[in-house]
Amino acid sequence: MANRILTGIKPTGQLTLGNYIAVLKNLPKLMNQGDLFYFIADLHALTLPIEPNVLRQNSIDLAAFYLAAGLDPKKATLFLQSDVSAHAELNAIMQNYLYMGELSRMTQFKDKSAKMKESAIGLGLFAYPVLMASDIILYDANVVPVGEDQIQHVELTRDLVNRFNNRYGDVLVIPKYEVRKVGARIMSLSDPTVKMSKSDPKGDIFLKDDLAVIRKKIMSAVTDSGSEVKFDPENKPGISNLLTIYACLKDMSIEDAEKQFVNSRYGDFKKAVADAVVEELEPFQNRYKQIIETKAYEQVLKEGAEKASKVANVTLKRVQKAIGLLGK
Ligand code: ATP
Ligand code: LTN
Repeated sequence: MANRILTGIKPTGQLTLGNYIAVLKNLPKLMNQGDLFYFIADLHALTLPIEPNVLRQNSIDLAAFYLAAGLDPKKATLFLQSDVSAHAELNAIMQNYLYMGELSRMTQFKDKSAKMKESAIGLGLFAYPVLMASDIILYDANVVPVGEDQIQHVELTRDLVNRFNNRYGDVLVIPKYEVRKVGARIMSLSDPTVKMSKSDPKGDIFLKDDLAVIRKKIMSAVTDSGSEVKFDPENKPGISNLLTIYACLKDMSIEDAEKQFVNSRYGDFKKAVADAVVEELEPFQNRYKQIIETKAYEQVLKEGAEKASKVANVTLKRVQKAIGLLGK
């Protein structure tokens, strides 16, 4: 069977270089390795408070970013999660097969809820992995490309699928996460011990940043004591993060990136990293602007929703039948 590749990004804020490296950079390569379903996880974006206008604008931006990254709508399906009602329907079923104990052990839930008053934590934040598992299951996805922080959710989806199949027979496809060997976790430029994250922007490079601002951010990134450009995440987290960014964008190994800078000073090295980021993002930003101007995403999302619904509804029916729901 050809690979079914599925992933989503939440339209919660401005996309960062971490999102780009995790999902967008590899998109053209993956498009030739299977059947791609890429979506905008707008229902997931509601798990923390968000203004309607911001959600709308972020969703449009994200659609344009996927297209600017090279998503070809003739070969891949791009859609909004909320346009395919099967997500909510399967969610209502699958919430009965994941348990409170396992949901409360999810790192993302613990991290995000730790910053909130208990009375303000929505059920959707707690039940986040149920909807995410439903997203994956609906498309019979066997490959799920994500950054490191999402591995736990894909693992939980595997547990759910195994649990379900043990009970009802071989109904669901078992998914596998795929993370980059290099760049699974891009760190903040101002504090390289924390993840670059769009909802907690601290030392982030945003994909829409002005190129001069990007240069400035990289030139003022936190570095470490010493003067050698060496990959050593424990003792040199700042330099290691910049080396990782460089290696990802240049499609090379960390070792090869290191070799290029054996005799370089921090300043020259940072300039080379800034050049690499600008070289990558300049054409990307130009494509993005053009897509926003022509609103090319509108038709793509419309057709994507139809294509995605067809596939998702088949799986939904299969599940309904397996568990004993009557129906058409
Ligand atoms: P939020 O801050 O709202 O939780 P996020 O920036 O973590 O958002 P998501 O929408 O949750 O972004 O993630 C989209 C994809 O990008 C996921 O596969 C996630 O693992 C990946 N990702 C996010 N941040 C990074 C990062 N710093 N390094 C590598 N991958 C990342
Ligand atoms: N939880 C993911 C976004 C997401 C996703 C998915 C990723 C929602 N559904 C299904 C892969 C597959 C995140 O926070 N990045």
